[in-house]
Amino acid sequence: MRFDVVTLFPEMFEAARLGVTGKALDTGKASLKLWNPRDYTDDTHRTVDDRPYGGGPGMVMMVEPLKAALQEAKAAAPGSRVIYLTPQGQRFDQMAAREMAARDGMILLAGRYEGIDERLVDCCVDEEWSIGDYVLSGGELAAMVIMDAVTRLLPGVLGHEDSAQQDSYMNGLLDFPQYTRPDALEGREVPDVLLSGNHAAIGKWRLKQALGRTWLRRPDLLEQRELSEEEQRLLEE
Ligand code: 6GU
Repeated sequence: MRFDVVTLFPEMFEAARLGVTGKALDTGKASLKLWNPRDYTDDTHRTVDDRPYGGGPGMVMMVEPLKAALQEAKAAAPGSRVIYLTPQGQRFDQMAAREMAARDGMILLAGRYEGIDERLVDCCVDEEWSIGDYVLSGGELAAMVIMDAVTRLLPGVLGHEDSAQQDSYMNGLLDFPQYTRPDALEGREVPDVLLSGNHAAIGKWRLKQALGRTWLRRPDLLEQRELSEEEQRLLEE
């Protein structure tokens, strides 16, 4: 997976060098190239913002440096679609992550200030995505969220090949609770079934926990989902 990111804050993407995404970059399963509009300025102040027509508070990303950076990214990554991160975009979710993970690459455009000139959206953006209903100071964190969610779905990235398959949301449910040593912690014991070695019983308990939590915390997820035959059988036993 080839990630190209157009951003005024390339240093923020150092965080992607850690953990699962970092390992994917180190092993060549993903690559990351950063394009800074500030490197495409031609004035002494290296200006990257401009005043909005019509007035009002805040600034807009200056057109020429942004356009130049984006064009270089496109030339370097032919075939990658340009994704603009904006609260006005489609809501990103696990289904979107799965679809994006099947691509060869993507150009992530992180907006700053009040956003970008709408004519740049018209000419040069293929998709607009948001990561939720709240306002961030820029698209960088959203770009990293998408990179993370997509990268962990790439073949061979997670140590245990089943991990991504077993995630909450992959199966439409919240995760069951996890426990590790010690088996008593401040007087609270690990559920007996998890120490039983009975894998059928453990599977059934975990499914019940996942269903119960989803019902209590995210009933909206259950409305969009039916029990599989395997799950029905497990619960009836
Ligand atoms: Cl993609 N950008 C910004 N600035 N804020 C957001 C967002 C994106 N998604 C949710 N909030």
